Amino acid sequence: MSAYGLYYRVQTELGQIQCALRESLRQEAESRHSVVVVGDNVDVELLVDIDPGEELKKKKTYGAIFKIYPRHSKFSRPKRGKEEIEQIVAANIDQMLIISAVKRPQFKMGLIDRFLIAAHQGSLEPIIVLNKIDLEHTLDLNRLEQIYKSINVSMITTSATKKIGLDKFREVLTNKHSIVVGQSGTGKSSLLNAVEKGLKLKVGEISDYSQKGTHTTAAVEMHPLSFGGYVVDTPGLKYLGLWNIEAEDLRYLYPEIAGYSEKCRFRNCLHMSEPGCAVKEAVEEEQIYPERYESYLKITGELQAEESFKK
Ligand SMILES: Nc1nc2c(ncn2[C@@H]2O[C@H](COP(=O)(O)OP(=O)(O)OP(=O)(O)O)[C@@H](O)[C@H]2O)c(=O)[nH]1
Ligand SMILES: [Mg+2]
Ligand SMILES: [Zn+2]
Repeated sequence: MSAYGLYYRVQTELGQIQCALRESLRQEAESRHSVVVVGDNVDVELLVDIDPGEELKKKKTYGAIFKIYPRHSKFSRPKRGKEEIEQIVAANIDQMLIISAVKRPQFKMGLIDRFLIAAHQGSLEPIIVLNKIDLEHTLDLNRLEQIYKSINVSMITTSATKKIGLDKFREVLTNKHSIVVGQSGTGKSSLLNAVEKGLKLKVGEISDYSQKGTHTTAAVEMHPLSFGGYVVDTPGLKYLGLWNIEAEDLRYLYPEIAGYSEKCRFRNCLHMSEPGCAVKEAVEEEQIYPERYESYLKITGELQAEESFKK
């Protein structure tokens, strides 16, 4: 459910207990990142007897994790400041709820598209949640919905404070393992509190000056839901690095772009400034949404810049 240093909170039949790692795993975890992560299915050896009905103490170590089961999905990113290391934020998650605000903080399509790429790479189903629709804004929600519908990504609209769209949000979470991601201050924790009364997650302020969130959620933590399922709340991100993706891979990760690339004059066309590019033609004819093409160009450019910096 959560990890603090080399201690882990594990959901067991007896309740949630704090566990350490058995020696061999501990050595591995000391030398390698993401050996045990939130969402992992593990076997635990009980180190102390627990009496039925006993009040479990949070800081007491009751067990040792000795086995980790294979992961069927994961949300990965390059570790901050150590980009060559894969940081697995959470594993065995069914769906990624990408929470954006219509404003406060500013809506960023490029960030949504980066999350879509990470979801695809990690075998998670993405769902876009546009929160704070109670605020006056200039986004064209219908158009956004169409854009994402065209690549089979569904979008829901909510307001955590005005209680709009919460039944749908709860329905999406029910009986699934979900992770909520997005910029700081988009309302991830607020939305979870609004559908699950017992959670009482800490909620932050939006800075009047920068219109940004104040990084309130500090750790990745999984929570059981009373209506079935589990949800992982995460700290907001300004930026999402893409793990194991090169600039040249991106053209396969935008499905609408991949669909046209066979018709380009050059087989290795990057759809940037090459002549005879079928993708650019499709954009001009609005067969591909220009917003998505622009985000493709922007992220490709960013990845190219990162790659040349590394060389
Ligand atoms: N107007 C409006 N404000 C909202 C809504 N949802 C959340 N907020 C406000 O946005 C601010 C940030 O909410 P949080 O739930 O802490 O945001 P978060 O995404 O969890 O932020 P981090 O934990 O920092 O990543 C709080 O002041 C909330 O009251 C909404 O639907 N409408
Ligand atoms: Mg939060
Ligand atoms: Zn092309």
